[in-house]
Amino acid sequence: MLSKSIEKAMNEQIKWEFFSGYMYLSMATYFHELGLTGFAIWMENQYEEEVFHALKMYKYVTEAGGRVKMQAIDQPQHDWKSALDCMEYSLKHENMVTKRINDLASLAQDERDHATFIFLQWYVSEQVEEEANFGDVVNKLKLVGDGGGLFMLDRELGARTFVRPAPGA
Ligand code: OFO
Repeated sequence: MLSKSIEKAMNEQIKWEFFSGYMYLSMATYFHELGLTGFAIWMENQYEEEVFHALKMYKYVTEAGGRVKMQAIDQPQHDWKSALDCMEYSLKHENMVTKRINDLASLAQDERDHATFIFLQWYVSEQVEEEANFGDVVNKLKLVGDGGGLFMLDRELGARTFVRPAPGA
């Protein structure tokens, strides 16, 4: 059984995971408008990944005897100054999510909720990957600038495909 404080914090994090997905879908529309279809596909994949993060947590809270209560999701930003600006914005967002996950794991530790602490380790590792993925795109964008390299990078990013892991994964 989850404590009320863990239940509340997990509900808040489920909202953030859905917000992340919503924000990345907003970024996909921005890239479609720019004609950077590969970047848009990459962001659509990121949207799916975030929804998976939210659903995985939803399932855990439910199985652990807690109640998920859907929270209001803020309107995401619609426009950015450039592809680089958008990707840097994403990386900062992921840094913030990492901090939230770490705070959540610390709360579980403080409450001696070992099951939730173990469950959250998946997210701790996932955030390392998330920050690395966004950081990699930011670095590549800085290298290629606005020239022809941008279209090569667009093609590379368009190859991304999200394979939804098994429900218990
Ligand atoms: Fe982007 O990792 Fe979830 O939010």
